Amino acid sequence: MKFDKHFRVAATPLVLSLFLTPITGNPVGTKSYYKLVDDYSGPKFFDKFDFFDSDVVGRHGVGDPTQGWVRYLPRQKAQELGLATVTDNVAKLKVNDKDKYEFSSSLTETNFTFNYNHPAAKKSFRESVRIESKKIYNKALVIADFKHMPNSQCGVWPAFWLFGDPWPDMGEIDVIEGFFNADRNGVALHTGSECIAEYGVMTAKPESHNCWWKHNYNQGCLVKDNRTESYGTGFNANGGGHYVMEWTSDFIKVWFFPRGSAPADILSGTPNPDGWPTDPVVTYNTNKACSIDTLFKNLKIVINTTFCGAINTDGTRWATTGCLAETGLESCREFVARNPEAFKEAYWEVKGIKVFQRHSGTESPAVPENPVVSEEPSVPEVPAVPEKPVVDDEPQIVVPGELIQIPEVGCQR
Ligand SMILES: *[C@@H]1O[C@H](CO)[C@@H](O)[C@H](O)[C@H]1NC(C)=O
Ligand SMILES: *[C@@H]1O[C@H](CO)[C@@H](O)[C@H](O)[C@H]1NC(C)=O
Ligand SMILES: *[C@H]1O[C@H](CO)[C@@H](O)[C@H](O)[C@H]1NC(C)=O
Repeated sequence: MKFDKHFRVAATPLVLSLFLTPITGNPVGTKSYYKLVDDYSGPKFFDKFDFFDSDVVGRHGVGDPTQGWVRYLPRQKAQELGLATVTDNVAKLKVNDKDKYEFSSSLTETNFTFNYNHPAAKKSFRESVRIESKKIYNKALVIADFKHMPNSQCGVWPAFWLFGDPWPDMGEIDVIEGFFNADRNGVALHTGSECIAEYGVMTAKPESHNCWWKHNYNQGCLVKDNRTESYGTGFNANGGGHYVMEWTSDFIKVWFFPRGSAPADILSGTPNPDGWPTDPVVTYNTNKACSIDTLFKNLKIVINTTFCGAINTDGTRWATTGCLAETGLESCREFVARNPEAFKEAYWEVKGIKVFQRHSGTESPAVPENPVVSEEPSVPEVPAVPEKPVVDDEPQIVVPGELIQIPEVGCQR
């Protein structure tokens, strides 16, 4: 099966009433607060994650479940190559930006779908890392502080997301995602069965409403942030920021606070989203036909950077995003294989990811186990957002899994 067409989502006109749904925080009359349960930060950052290893034909049966032109390295190899490091309490996840790989136009990702150890595959795929939290969660407030993420650039497809095994039955929440030269973030849900998103109070624009992976080639229910600081090059120029995902039985919400704008209680480690003055980027409310408790379970936290892949199987997006013109190359794979220096900025820098869960009772002076590293002054590393010509804002963005080929055997992520 191939997904070679260029799919476009007919954006359904927004129904105003979608925005009138009241949102509730704590269950009425119940006192509770968010207590820190896991802190992914500091020198031991990587100990709490599994490294997805493309050479191990494991539960996915493939080296990259999204068919990227990538080889995910196990921890030891990744560390030997300097692709997974911690410096001054900042964890860095890089891609190989030194080596040239072989490229043959007769080879595509699908040639290796079930044979990652093929000698040609060994020489062809750019190395990267994909980490998955060892712990799984059911309902949580996840606050991730990123200093840097892969730039908006041709060939790269990064994501910060959560999913449960088996996919898609346990659901998927994409918190940060974009591909190639995207300049805004896309947030999406993917569900194992029918689910029409009931959007609540939010600042982003919905691009699609059906979260069911079988609908529209797994596009998911997708919204797009309207700020260039939310993704890639613009995000990095502003020094990154905090991404927050709150998951309760009633809703899933995502906020993005560009560097310098996070609420004080995030910085002090005692977050109370109900008190934040800022509307979330998106609110997905639970409803009878789309029950959050039924559709999302046992999620782990994932960060990965892949190349080309399922978003671009036939090369259409390579052309429509301007990458063909920019690189002068017909093929995303060729560009990725042959140009290590292009990927110097394709890295994540994570200051920390904190996971909180609701505890009943009155808030205690929640002292986190590890002292909270205080917020840096908001001095961007890069002086300014580069003035790049505004690329046509494509109505469709890709979400993890969009256009994913799911063979009958049940390839999961
Ligand atoms: C790769 O797959 C394509 C399409 O299935 C096929 O035409 C081609 O011969 C394969 N290349 C190799 C080297 O196996
Ligand atoms: C983004 O959308 C929000 C909500 O509609 C609006 O208040 C804000 O001005 C928009 N920002 C940009 C940069 O367009
Ligand atoms: C990570 O990246 C892509 C893009 O976000 C996502 O769809 C996906 O499932 C992950 N892919 C792999 C294989 O790591």
